[in-house]
Amino acid sequence: MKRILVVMMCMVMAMTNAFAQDSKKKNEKETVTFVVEAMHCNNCIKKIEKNIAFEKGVTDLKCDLDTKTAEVTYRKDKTTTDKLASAFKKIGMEAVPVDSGDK
Ligand SMILES: [Cu+2]
Repeated sequence: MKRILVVMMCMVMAMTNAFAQDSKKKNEKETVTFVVEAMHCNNCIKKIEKNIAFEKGVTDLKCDLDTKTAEVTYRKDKTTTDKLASAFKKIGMEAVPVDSGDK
């Protein structure tokens, strides 16, 4: 009886561990900076904010009119840089991701 309990405890612990790792992976976020040449004024920014901020997986969005960039933070399990770029395309804006290492 005691042995069964120990085995069960081990199983529960292994499962908890797996869950913890899983949720950690799910919450993994990535920030990508896009250069959006079509960003001309505050209306453009509003347009981006109204659309891209509600794209699946997007958790944060910062637009900068001076540098014509949009910084998008997204959940890696929900979306990709490519998907975000095509979301920009859908609202008529070309968005080119910038490798943060080049900055
Ligand atoms: Cu504009």
